[in-house]
Amino acid sequence: MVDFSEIINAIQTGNAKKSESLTVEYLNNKVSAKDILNNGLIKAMEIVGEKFKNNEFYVPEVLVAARAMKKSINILRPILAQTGVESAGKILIGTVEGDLHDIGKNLVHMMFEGAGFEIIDLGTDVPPEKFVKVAKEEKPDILGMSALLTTTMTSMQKTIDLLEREGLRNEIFIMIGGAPVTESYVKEIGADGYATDASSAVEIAKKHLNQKD
Ligand code: B1M
Repeated sequence: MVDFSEIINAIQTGNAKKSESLTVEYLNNKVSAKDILNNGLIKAMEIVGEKFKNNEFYVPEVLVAARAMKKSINILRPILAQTGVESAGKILIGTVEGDLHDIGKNLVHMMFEGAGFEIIDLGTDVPPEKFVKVAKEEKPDILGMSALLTTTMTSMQKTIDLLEREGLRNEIFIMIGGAPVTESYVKEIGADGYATDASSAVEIAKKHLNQKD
C-alpha cells in the first residue's frame, strides 16, 4: 500500500510544484494513475471540501488546493484516458443567462473534478438553448446551474422548461445553487437538488448516482 500522505498534504496546502513532482515520482515508481487519483487527489480534495464546509478553509485556500490538484490531474489525464478509468459521472455545468458570477461555479467545478467526475463547463451567461443543445449532444448524468442574481435565477426555470419541451427532462438530474437559491426554489421550478456549497454539491450528486445504480 502506497503512502499518499505527502501528496495529500501538498494539495491541501496548495503546493502545486510539490503535487506535480510527487505525481511524476509515483508514476516513475510504477504506482498506477488510478491509485494516485483515487487515494491521493480525490482523498485530498475530500479533506479540503470537509474543511471548507466546516469553515476551517475559505475560498482562497480551496482555490490554491484545487490548482495544485489540477497540476497533478493534467499529468494523469492522458494516462487515465488510455487505461480507460471510469469517471464518477458526467456533469454539465454553467452560470445561467445574464449572470457573470463564476467564483462559486468554478469551486463547484473543481470539487467535482477532484471527486473524479467528467466536467463540461459552459462558463457564464449560458442561455437555456445552449444548456439544452449540449445536454442533447453530451448526455450528462447531471446538469448543474449556478446563479448569483435574483434577476437571473429565473433562467433556471426557463432551462428546465426547455429540457421538458425537448423530452430530456427525465434523463437528467438537475442541480441548482448560488447564494439566492433555496430549497423551496428547487421545488418551485421543478429541479431535483440544491446544495449550499461545493462539497455538498458533490455529496448530493454521488448520492443520486448511487441510487440510480
Ligand atoms: Co456581484 N452581486 N454583481 N459581482 N457580487 C452579488 C451577488 C450581490 C449579492 C452584491 C450585493 O449587492 N450585496 C448582488 C446581487 C443582488 C441580488 O441579486 N440579490 C450583486 C450584484 C447586484 C452585481 C451587479 C448587478 C452589480 C452591478 O453591476 N450593478 C453585477 C452583475 C453582473 C452580471 O452578472 N451580469 C455584479 C458583478 C460582480 C463582479 C463582476 C464585480 C464580481 C463577480 C466576479 C466573478 O464571479 N468572476 C461580483 C462579486 C464578486 C460579487 C460578490 C461580492 C461575491 C460573489 C461570490 O463570488 N461569492 C457578491 C456579494 C456577496 O456574496 N458577498 C455579489 C463567493 C462564492 C464562493 O460564493 O457564488 O455563493 P457563491 O458560491 C457558493 C455557493 O452558493 C454554492 O457553492 C459555492 C461554493 O461554496 N454554489 C453552488 C454556487 N453555485 C452552485 C451550483 C451548484 C451547487 C452549489 O449546483 C450546480
